[in-house]
Amino acid sequence: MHPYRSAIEVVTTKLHNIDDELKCENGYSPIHNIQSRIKTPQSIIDKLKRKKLPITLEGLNQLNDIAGLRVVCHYINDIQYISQLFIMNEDIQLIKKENYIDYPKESGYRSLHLVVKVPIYLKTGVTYVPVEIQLRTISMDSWASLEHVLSYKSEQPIDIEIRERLKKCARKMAEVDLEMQKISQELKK
Ligand code: 0O2
Repeated sequence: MHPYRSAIEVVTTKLHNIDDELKCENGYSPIHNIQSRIKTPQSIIDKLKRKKLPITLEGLNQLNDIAGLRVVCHYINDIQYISQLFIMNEDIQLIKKENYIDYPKESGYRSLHLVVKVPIYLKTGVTYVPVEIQLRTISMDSWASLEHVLSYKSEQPIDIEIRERLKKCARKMAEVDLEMQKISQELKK
């Protein structure tokens, strides 16, 4: 797992550098917090089964989110801004970008997902390790964290009425995000 740990360190450092630079230039730091995790063996096996992939090294190499980071930003606009600055790093290879903010998932889930490959220098040479980065606002993160336990990872089937209520919460939180962003822009003026 150590190449995945190294990949997380590389990405975390790059994101902190962007945040620090912006703080020095504008006195404003768009990143609220960064969380990272390596998928547990059980969760890797569950995902391989769900995706009907073999439980082998070959299957493992097809998963892009063994190393994962969550970047929680203050406002919606910060998300695109941070992601653009991050992708501009020449040594980063962008593999996939999924915009679940403009196009939320059926559940109501909102976030911007990037799958990137970062170079890790090993004894034997350089290897590119995939990392999934989920960028979201504080509201999107609160919703996703609660819904993750209540519904997304629930072993019981969740009935439609509850799913609709969760979706409604996601829409309300998206409205709050827009209003908070507007307030912040008006105060800056
Ligand atoms: P966990 O436990 O959070 O790690 P991919 O991962 O890209 O190969 P997939 O399934 O198409 O395959 O990825 P997707 O849906 O773009 O993103 C998967 C991750 O996004 C999930 O990881 C969750 O972290 C998050 N996610 C996606 N949909 C939802 C949702 O409806 N609710 C919540 N709370 N989170 C969601 P894992 O590995 O499925 O789970």
